[in-house]
Amino acid sequence: MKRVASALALAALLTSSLAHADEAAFLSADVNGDGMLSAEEAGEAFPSISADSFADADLDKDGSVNAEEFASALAAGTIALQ
Ligand SMILES: [Ca+2]
Ligand SMILES: [Ca+2]
Repeated sequence: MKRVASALALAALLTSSLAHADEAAFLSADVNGDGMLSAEEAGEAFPSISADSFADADLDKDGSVNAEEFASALAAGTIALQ
């Protein structure tokens, strides 16, 4: 039950910051479903994202890219999905 609730909360958060296609890409890349992309998850899902661009996208430098950072990086062109 808790997992469903957090998935719904995450979906609501993502919908507010990401376009639908980008949201789908983010969700499918987030293999462990914690709402953030680790460098490993990003590298697996998006080979076009280098370690440098991942670090640039990680605005708060916590080592992972959340939905908000992902949306910002896409908008800024820091990362591209292909
Ligand atoms: Ca994750
Ligand atoms: Ca971050």
